Amino acid sequence: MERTLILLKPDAVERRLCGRILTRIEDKGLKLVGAKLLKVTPELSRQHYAEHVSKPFYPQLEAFITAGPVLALCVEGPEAVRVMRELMGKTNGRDSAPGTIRGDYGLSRQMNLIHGSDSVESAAREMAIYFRPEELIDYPLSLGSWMFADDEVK
Ligand code: D4T
Repeated sequence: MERTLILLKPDAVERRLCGRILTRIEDKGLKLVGAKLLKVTPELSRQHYAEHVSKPFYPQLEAFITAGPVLALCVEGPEAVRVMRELMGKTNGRDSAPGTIRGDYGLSRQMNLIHGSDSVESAAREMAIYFRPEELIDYPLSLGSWMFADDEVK
């Protein structure tokens, strides 16, 4: 079972798309184990986007991600990292397939609505940036046994 860090970015909050995006995540069968509305500070942005800080597009990326609140989520499920990346679609909304979140709701590379960790290692690093361990809730879903068979989860 995996957990991944999701951010519904300031454009998703401003455009009031959080409900629709959350519905897609829940409909897929992923379980919400953490949720928090917060404003990303420049320091937090540098931590989160450490691999991009020296890139030419970083100043604009920081201005965007700090411009309004984000909804940070932690979701759990089998192969949650890969499953979420596929639900999200490609980085640029113009290249994302219809049916994906970015493909259905956006046209931009920067204002691409949602972030999802790109590996299990990144997920662990990013979850620790946004959530304290006690803010991630372990609980059983009563219909959990109807979502996938026990032997499908590593
Ligand atoms: P995130 O990290 O936000 O989930 O996006 P991706 O994983 O899909 O894409 P990324 O790491 O390559 O880029 C991070 C973030 O920077 C924005 N960006 C990217 C940008 O504004 N200009 C650019 O030229 C690139 C490459 C979009 C997502």
